[in-house]
Amino acid sequence: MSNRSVVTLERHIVEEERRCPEATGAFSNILYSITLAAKIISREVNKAGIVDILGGTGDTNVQGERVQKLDLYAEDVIFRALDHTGALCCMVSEESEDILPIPKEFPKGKYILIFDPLDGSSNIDVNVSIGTIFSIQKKVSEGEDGTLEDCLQAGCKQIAAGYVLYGSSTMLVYTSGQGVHGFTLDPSIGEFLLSHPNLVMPDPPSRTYSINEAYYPRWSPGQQRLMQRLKGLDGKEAESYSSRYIGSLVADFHRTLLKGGIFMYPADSKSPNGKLRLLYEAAPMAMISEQAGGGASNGRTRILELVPEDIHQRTPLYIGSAGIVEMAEGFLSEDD
Ligand code: AHM
Ligand code: MG
Repeated sequence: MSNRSVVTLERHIVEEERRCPEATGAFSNILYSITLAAKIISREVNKAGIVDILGGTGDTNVQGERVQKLDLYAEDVIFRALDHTGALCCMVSEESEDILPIPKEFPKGKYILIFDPLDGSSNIDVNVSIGTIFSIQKKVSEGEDGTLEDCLQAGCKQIAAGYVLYGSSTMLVYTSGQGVHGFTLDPSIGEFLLSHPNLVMPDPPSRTYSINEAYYPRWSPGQQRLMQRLKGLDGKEAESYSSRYIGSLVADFHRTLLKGGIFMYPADSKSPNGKLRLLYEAAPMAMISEQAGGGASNGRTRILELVPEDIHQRTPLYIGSAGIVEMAEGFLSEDD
């Protein structure tokens, strides 16, 4: 008999819960339900080219960007997979302007689910990887209903964070503060199986940077000098980096997690806070990065220390191998 045991995501969650004697099961319940939503979204994403679900709805989201049908579908799937669990007091989604309350008919719990239902959705039309990002916070306000105070907590208070990558295979990567673990969906049995236990960002890292360089003219002098360093244009050609940019945060971050390097979405003269959202994108990825031994910064401050003032707040993001993130901070401090 083979001595290799197959570890499903479900088994992994149960085993993690056992290590935590005060656990009530509510938290595991949330993770199972996210898994179910991920499988349903994965199925639809895989069908995107063959069913009439592609294309815009004609609506724009609260950030004024074009919303595609699959975004709304994914938001709905996640909301319905979790609204009745009794584990949540509210949810917040990148696609909805306000807090999403739990319907009256269902019991409420002590956690908040924060999610970006389908990040990078402009890539759907061209069959490029996209993803779902999620994070869980614990309720701090009085009363049954989730409030803004519950949603606007610093990233370091997150109980768990993760993402689902709809790529050449579907993967779910998550941390609940005990390392980072990756699971690959086996579509033949419909289960996420542990494929990447205890992920650690490689050190020494690969010398790869990931950024949308078309915005170079809009960057600060410090950011421009950082790019010259990464390209070896500062006289140190032997220390130059290679470049990879997909334009889909989950995919770009996943590569960075596995291979090392840095992903950057800086502030620029047109977008003084960058493009990415603190709550739905930067903070969950920052928790994963730090749990894997990497770093995450807005260029000056650790992402996990930033306290959001608005649920849709944006932030510049520098994330990846700790040493390179630190180097980026050094260049940006020249702007002060
Ligand atoms: P979205 O939340 O509207 O999908 O936008 C976020 C995406 C990220 O996945 C990606 O890192 C970034 O936008 C790419 O932006 P740009 O096209 O400016 O390079
Ligand atoms: Mg997004």
